[in-house]
Parts: sequence; structure tokens; C-alpha cells
Amino acid sequence: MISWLLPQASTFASTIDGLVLLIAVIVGFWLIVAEVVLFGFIFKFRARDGIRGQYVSGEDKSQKQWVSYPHYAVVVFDIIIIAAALRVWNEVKVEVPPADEQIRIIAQQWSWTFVHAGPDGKLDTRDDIRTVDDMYVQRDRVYTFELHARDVVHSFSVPAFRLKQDAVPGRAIRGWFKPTLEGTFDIQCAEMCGMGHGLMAGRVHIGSAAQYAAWMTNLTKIGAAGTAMAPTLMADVAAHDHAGTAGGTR
Ligand SMILES: [Cu+2]
Repeated sequence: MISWLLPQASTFASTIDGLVLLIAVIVGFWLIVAEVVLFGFIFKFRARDGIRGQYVSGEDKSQKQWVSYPHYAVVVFDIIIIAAALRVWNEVKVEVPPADEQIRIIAQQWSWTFVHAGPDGKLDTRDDIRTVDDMYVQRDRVYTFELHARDVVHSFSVPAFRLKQDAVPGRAIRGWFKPTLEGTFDIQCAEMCGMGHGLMAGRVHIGSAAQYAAWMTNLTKIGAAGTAMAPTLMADVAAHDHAGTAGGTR
């Protein structure tokens, strides 16, 4: 249902949507039941001609049941929600699949730097490719990331992936995602991080193997040529440029 509003572009997006929907259905159903009972009783026990409104202290056992049975129900449904949430936590945070590729993500006021491993597939080597605000990935590959913050706390948020992770100065926080849809999706900073917080937007570009190879070749050429930019990337950067935060490499 949430996917009508926001595409599910990672393997765990539907799992997280399922949990949100489960909680909404459980809480929504009992909200309606509780309100119907509340307003039903207000109407039923109202003061009428010849009948005074009652002050009910709730001390009789039969009256207390109206409190204790809902309490038991709350505990049972809490256990159901916790069990479902633990399953999701396990899938997203614990059972990390083997990585096909690694990306380093660096947050700073107010941009994102992405370090792609380059052709050798290893970070911290000469062929690493750096991009600013634009992250390039290939569909159906598992990416593990290492998230850093240079200055203050930021939060790496990719709504289409249903991924949100705080970036904390001094820590390298690890996570993963596997893109499942081709296209361009928003990256946001989801932690108030200063004056330019609202401008700290990026994009994730998900492509086929051929597209991804073409992007990497272009980016490598840009890196080799210094400040020159490939035409396709120039168009991309021009379309998305904001607040003086340049795309491309650095
Ligand atoms: Cu930020």
C-alpha cells in the first residue's frame, strides 16, 4: 500500500512496509473499536429526563474488566508487534548478505561524498571514484556501506530503499542495501544538521550492468581529466545542481 506513494527500490523495502502496515492495521482497528465503545457509553449512560447521570467509580469486578481485558489485549498485540519487528531487525541489521561491492559515504555540512571502490573492487586504492551528491549503483548487487560524518550528526536517508542511518562523527557505521529497481531516487539528510540541512539532498542512480559500467567509465575519465566533465554527467549535474554544491568528482 505504501508502495503506491513511494517505490520499493531495495530488497528490504517491502519487509519494512509490511511492518508499518501491520502496526497501522492493529493500532487502527483497536482505535476504532475503542472510540465506538467510548462514544457508545457516553450516549447510553447520558443524563435524561428522570434519570441522573451516574458516577461510576470502577471498583466492581464487572466494571474493572473493561480495563483489565483491554490491558491483556494490549500486551498480546505488543508481543505480536515486537516479534514482527525483531524479524525485520534481523533481516536488515543482523543477517548482512555477502557484499558484491563496498561504498564509503561521508556526510558533511552540507553534502554527501560517495567513494566507489572502482574497477578493482577495493576501497582506499588509486582507482577509487569519488562523487558528490550522486551515488551510482548497479541493480541486483549487494552493497555494504561505511558511513562517516565529518562535522556534526547527519542521517543518511534513502526513502525508496526504506533506509535511514545516523552518521556520527568519529564512528564508521556499517550497513547494506541491494537495489532492485532502475531509476533515480532521492537521498536526504534526516537529521537537523545546521543552516543548510534542507539543501543536503542527493540522488541515487540505479542502473543495469551496462549503464553502471558506462557511468564508471565516464567518472574515471573525469577523474583522469581533472575538472572536465563527461556530457551525460554535465546534464545530470546541471539538472540537479543546488546551492552551490557541485556534482561530479572531487
Ligand atoms: Cu546533514
